[in-house]
Amino acid sequence: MPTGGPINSTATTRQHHNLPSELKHQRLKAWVDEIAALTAAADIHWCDGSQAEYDRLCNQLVAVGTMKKLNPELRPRSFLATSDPGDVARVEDRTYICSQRKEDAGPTNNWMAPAEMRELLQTGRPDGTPALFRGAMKGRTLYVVPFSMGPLGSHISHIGVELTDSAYVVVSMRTMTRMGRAVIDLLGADGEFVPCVHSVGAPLEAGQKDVPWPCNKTKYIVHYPETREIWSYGSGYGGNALLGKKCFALRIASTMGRRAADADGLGWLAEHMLILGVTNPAGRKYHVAAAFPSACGKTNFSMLVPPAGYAGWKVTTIGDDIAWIKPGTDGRLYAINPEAGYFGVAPGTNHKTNPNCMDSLKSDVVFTNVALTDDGDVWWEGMTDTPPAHLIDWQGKDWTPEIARETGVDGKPRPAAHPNARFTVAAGNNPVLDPEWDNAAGVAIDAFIFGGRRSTTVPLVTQARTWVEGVYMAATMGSETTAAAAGQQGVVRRDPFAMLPFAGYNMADHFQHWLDIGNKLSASGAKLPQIFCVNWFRKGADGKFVWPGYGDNMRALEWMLGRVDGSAGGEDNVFGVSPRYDDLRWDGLNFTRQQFASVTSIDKAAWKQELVLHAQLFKQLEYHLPKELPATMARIEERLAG
Ligand code: SAT
Ligand code: MN
Repeated sequence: MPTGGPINSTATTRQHHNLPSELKHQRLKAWVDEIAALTAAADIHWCDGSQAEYDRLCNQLVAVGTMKKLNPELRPRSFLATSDPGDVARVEDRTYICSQRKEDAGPTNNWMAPAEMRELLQTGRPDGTPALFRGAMKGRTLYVVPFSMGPLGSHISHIGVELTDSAYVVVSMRTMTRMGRAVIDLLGADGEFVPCVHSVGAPLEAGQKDVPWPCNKTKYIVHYPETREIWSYGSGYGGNALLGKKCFALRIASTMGRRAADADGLGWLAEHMLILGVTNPAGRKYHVAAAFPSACGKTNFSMLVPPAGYAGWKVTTIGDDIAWIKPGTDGRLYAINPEAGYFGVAPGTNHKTNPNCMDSLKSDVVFTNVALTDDGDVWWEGMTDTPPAHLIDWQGKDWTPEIARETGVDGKPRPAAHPNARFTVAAGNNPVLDPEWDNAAGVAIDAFIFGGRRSTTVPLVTQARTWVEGVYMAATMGSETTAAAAGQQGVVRRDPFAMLPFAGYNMADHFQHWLDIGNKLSASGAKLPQIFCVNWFRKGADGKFVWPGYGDNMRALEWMLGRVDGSAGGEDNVFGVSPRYDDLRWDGLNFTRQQFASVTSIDKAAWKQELVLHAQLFKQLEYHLPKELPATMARIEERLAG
């Protein structure tokens, strides 16, 4: 981990607090000292992950105004954090993959040469511009956050250590990962870890008063895939700052999984997927991993409550956002959830859309950027049909339905909660947590689902006829953008594998990696998972969603499991196999054949247009694009013409 350049160490005056007395890992200690010196942190706190430490940091965050304690009668041991209005979502245009070669980051990632980025962040420019991290933690505590992604000691898990100057990040990491002293013990004297350096980029001069949500207008979210390092500057929010999540568990892990193929011929996969268990009335349990872009309902799907008419069916959550998937010795693909909590979108969540999530949020939650009620609880758009008469909105301003109307934009009332407002809660709070969620061996996957948010064109559910056809579906997936990322919302963009902002290497190489795994496993005689593509979001002429979604997605899920077993019927379309009306079960739902047709129809003209967009993507990813993909496209074109 070169940081380069001379470092003026003030280590003599800098205290290590709570340093593990049994710390054997000299490399870790030296690195912590090096970063503390670079950033001029005031002192160092080694996190042990205890409840007492969590409570102390939460109290401290309340004292400085980052968080408010919610009414303990209504929401025990819970807090509301409100961020700077300029720091509310992932910043994709500030996110970099700094591989040695530009082609290894690929055209869908921002790239800068590692040496140039290190000058910018760590060593300073030849023209004298100082490095962003130099002195960045002045006046602040540097927290050492050791964490395991995945069950401690699992052969699928990996360890990281995040150095951060944000106490909010520390308490969030304790919920989102297995964090604390046990990880230091596991590292021993020389264990491998991914070094993650994070600063909000808001040094404090002596006597300077802190702000509730320190951050910096300049932001850099940086990954060095070859040396497996993460450096994040300027933001304290979500995936920008909780570095175990998107930065490690997706961007760095995806490169690790692919590199591993050089060693064992197969490698593994780090995917933006929920993992769920589904048990049918006969007691047969299936495991499904499903990829959707951010804020497209992964948490809801992973906690689905089967609708009326599905007595005896049960859905249980293994993970809601990320899956690490490895081939087992039996040739099946085993998945773990590397996380230990949920950082989910609050708006739209309610007792109808996701009752299990609402139950998960009863206590021990940190909410961020939702609204505060007069009795000290939280509210967000969609939580109840009628909003409370008065709220304090996420920016600390008075909010009433009337004020909202008066201050709204484009005829839409001003929301009380930010559209990307989040909850952070431990998996253990989830009433439908799968008993296998913590199983170090993972669960064997029966089906992969890929889904985007598309108001037109893409039908409700389609099964790929082959692995290649499935990889094609995943690779060409499109989705309308959401508030999870800064930028324009509601525009269709290609989001291959729902990994567009999360692939740590060339997307075309990611396609190849999937094809290679499929080829090698099937050559060994293994039965591969079935691959499906879904779209819950088709809209009618009235602009409203036609498919009821949420619990009723069970109907599509049952059909998919039926296809896994070979028991469900369907018919071929231009790009796969889809159910006919009578192939789905409609007990307990009034959904007409006309409505069904409007969510499943394949409009040839729209598909011709869609294929133009696929071709554009393939052109963009031309370097290393597997030839199977344009070949699959050509077959779809033929069928469309026929
Ligand atoms: O902010 S996060 O990246 O963690 C959430 C998301 O975009 O899925
Ligand atoms: Mn996500």
